[in-house]
Amino acid sequence: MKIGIVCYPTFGGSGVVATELGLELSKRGHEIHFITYRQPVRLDLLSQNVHFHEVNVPEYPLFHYQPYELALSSKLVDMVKLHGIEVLHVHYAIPHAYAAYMAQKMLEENDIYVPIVTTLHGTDITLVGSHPFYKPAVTFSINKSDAVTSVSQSLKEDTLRLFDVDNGIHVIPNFIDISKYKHDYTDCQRGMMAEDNERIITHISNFREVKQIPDVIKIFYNIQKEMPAKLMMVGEGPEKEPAERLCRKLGISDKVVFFGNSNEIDKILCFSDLFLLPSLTESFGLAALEAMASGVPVISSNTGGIPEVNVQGVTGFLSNVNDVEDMSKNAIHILSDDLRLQQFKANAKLQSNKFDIHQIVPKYEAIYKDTFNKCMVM
Ligand code: GMT
Repeated sequence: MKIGIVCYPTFGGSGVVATELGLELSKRGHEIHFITYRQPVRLDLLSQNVHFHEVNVPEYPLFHYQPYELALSSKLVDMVKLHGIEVLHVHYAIPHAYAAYMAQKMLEENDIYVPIVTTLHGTDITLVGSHPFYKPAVTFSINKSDAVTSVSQSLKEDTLRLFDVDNGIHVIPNFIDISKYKHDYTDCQRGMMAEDNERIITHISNFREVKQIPDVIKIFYNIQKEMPAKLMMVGEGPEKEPAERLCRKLGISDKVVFFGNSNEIDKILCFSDLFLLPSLTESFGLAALEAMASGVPVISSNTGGIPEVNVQGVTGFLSNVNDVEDMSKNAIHILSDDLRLQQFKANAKLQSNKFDIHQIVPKYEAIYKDTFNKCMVM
């Protein structure tokens, strides 16, 4: 099929999922058109089957806010006409589902019907979308989509609780390409980051308030009191600078490395012993799944969809949000015994196999086909 994918091109999980999905679909013979304001970060290679169309929003002094939705809808109309795109898959409801609906209506004027599949990712529902300023438009776009998917059962339940939804929601979990985590190198060059006797703890996120960055630092502070350890902080965002200040205040700056955004997540995870994700809310926790695929156990909060990924006492431990003491205790429990750590690592890797891309992508293909066929008979 010819599939248009709309997403945020940044380091966030929704953009990563959209990009990996598009690349896998292209390998399966589909023609993929990414339509967004910048080339997605994980999209390094364009090919015969993978195209990128940039949405330009010209600056005009009259506008206090530049009208991105308008530019996106217009671009979608043009690209559907030019390339014969048969289905539009929009990731993150705001404003993508809304812009796609406008494009669909404009195309109808030309007797073209392009079905819209909307994937809800998390904050578009739980944090941003349910705000009264956006709620009517988000509800409308969910209900007008030809098919709606959510990345976890928990997110589906949140959507039904927070919005007046009369559309069905299919749960399709996020995924990873397991083969990318099977590498030949046995030396992860951990020696560059830590001494042999030091445990390596890692956190990867967009450093927003929802990630509870101070809890990450406090958990690590408790760990390093019990054993030699280093903390790897990967990502960029508003909470990064306060986190650096907290490390200085706690006197642990020499044990914490701030990487910034990285395209070498697999290398960092390769030498990690434990992953921390104490988020306030998390629809799925793709970063935790990526850690598990690298054989890294997870200490997390028990919020949202995380329990669908991280298994209590098997792949790591889950605690109530902000229960730093419990998270620290669990982290120390895993890290303080070599054999136990190895067992948790093996369990984490095994659990990640359930989310292999080859099992999940056919579920999206089925939705595209089904939606396309239904729309064609209408
Ligand atoms: O909060 C983030 O990590 C970014 C955000 C996004 O939209 O990119 O992530 C959301 O979507 C990811 C992919 O589906 C999920 O794995 C994250 O759990 C979800 N974030 C939240 O719900 C806070």
